Amino acid sequence: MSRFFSKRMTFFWLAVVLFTVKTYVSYQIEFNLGIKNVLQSFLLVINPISSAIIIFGLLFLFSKSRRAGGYLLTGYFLLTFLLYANVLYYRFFNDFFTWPTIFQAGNLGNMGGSITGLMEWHDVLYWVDFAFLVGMFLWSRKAWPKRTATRKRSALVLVAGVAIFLLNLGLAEADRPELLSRTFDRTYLVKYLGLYNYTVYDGIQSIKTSGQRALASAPDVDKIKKYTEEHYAAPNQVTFGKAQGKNIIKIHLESFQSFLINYKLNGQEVTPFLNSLISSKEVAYFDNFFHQTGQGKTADAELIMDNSLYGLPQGSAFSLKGRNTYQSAAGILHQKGNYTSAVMHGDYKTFWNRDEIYKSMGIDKFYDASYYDMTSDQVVNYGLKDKPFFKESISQLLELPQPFYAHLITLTNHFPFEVSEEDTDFQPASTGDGVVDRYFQTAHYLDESLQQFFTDLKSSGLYDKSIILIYGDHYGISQNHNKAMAKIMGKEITPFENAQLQRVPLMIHAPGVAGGVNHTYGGEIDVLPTLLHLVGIDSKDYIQFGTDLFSKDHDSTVAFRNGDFISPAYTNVDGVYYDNATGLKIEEPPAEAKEAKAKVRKELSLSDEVLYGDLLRFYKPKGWTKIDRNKYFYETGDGKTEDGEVDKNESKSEED
Ligand code: GP9
Ligand code: MN
Repeated sequence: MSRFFSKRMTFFWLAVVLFTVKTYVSYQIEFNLGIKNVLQSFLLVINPISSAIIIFGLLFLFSKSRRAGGYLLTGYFLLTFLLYANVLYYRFFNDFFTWPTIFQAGNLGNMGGSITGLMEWHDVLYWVDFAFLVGMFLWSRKAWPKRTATRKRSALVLVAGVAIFLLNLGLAEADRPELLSRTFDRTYLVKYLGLYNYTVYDGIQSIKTSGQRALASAPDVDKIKKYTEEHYAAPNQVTFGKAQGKNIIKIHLESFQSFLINYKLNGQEVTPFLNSLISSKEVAYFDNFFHQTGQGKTADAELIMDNSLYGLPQGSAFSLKGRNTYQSAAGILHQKGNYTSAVMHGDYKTFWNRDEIYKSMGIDKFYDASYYDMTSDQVVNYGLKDKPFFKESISQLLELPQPFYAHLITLTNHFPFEVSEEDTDFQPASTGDGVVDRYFQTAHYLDESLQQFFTDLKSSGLYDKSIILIYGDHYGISQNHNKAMAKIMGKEITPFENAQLQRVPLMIHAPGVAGGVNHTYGGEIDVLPTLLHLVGIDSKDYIQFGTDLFSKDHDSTVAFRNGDFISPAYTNVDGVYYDNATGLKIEEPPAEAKEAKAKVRKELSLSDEVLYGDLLRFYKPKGWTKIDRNKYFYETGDGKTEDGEVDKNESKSEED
């Protein structure tokens, strides 16, 4: 027995086992990872195994025997430190730390002198295994052979570690597609890849980001400014400033496409309330308005609409450029109109890195899921159901100093479109494609929840003091469902038709804005200048790529993130030009269509330069004070959950 314990490889494997057990137990008790199935639990066991084998293996297996023990122990200590630091950080922030948070002191400053206050007596257990291993090393090392283990054996151990890692990656990708490319949530990365792999991944991302940033310099902003200045559309005097001083309530309709408007399923309107807003002219409805999102989906919609910058060609700017300098809606409205800004959303704050980028965008208050009643009958799919969400949000709106800029992000109408039986009596469609069929039920539920919200806004007195913007963030039904969509639309969904389906509604209720249908072509990029002009703030001095939808100089060529575009006359998809009037291909596209294409390309690439180079840090609009992200901090709310704990991150199905 004693001979067994004094063996060199016993020390190695014991380190692997102890480290795995410690990490696994801390996953279970310290972090709220929202483990929902056996596969996810299995991943939690195997990810520390692979990390330990690879890291300890590299430190231990290839060095001379006794020194190797010291290397392994150092590695063990550092990884334990990383784990424990995350435990403390999580107890305070409900989040994992990122490399930039470590290097930028201001953030950890928020924890103040409270670090010791976050420690608990049982935390000693994080270190006893280390102490034990030190003891074992001192005791057994004399018996270890002096030479290194054979290279072949060592390599085999490492290969096993890498194989486990690849298995982990494969299973994670199967359960949660696009995990790495879309980088939507730190909690997910930890849940699927483990804390140590997440730390490496986060490190790579931050090196990339700082590299791109380092390459940029102040003069880079000049050509951007020149472009946006020339592209600027002066306000329409009929609408300019008509909503000055009013609260702004911006309502995000999750995955909501325009084809739902006035659509009848089995003779029944899917969205009777929204339809009535349009027909009674309570709102202006832009029926040629398009989403322009890429992989960032919701996050892209938020970014584009609040900054008039395009999302990134890969990944989401919310996740990858969360610490950039922004001259955002919240910031401008605050500095030029004394607005207080708030976001309300029934999902947790780490999703889409919101808790980080909102600081950079100067959002004053973030009411995430922790502020709401998240007990199980209130929750479906991604998070809080829309009806309780709107109900509870009214009291939060009333709490805000006025004028406010409030952004309410709904959730129930999200893939795979689940609605509880008791929440709907609306019949699904019958295409045979469940996703498409259920979409009408969740959209109908969303419509009802809006009706209830409008009623509550009116009775609370907020309606008369506010302007309202309603928008759909991106498609709900992807191209994979075109067969079923053909049945819904009564025509084949060609590439041309698919582009037409990227319409999402934009509705505006504001003084000076004529209600009813407005056919102006536009996209999410145009919302910020339009909004600023409504409340009487000229957008001229800011770097914004969109133009005011009400301006006579409005640019009605709408760019899609992949470089395709749509204009009142043409649609350009996959290199092919179509005539909008006929839907037919144009063999010889006219010069103006080609010019539109070139403009779209240029605009997208300039916007990318702004984000990659963090160029707004070099630009100071007149009278502008840079947003200081360190001034913002989003507390966890005291909303309810079943067991008094935050029930994070339900197992969510990914878009197809
Ligand atoms: C999550 C929600 C959905 O908080 O906003 O994001 P999406 O999957 O639509 O990008
Ligand atoms: Mn969305």
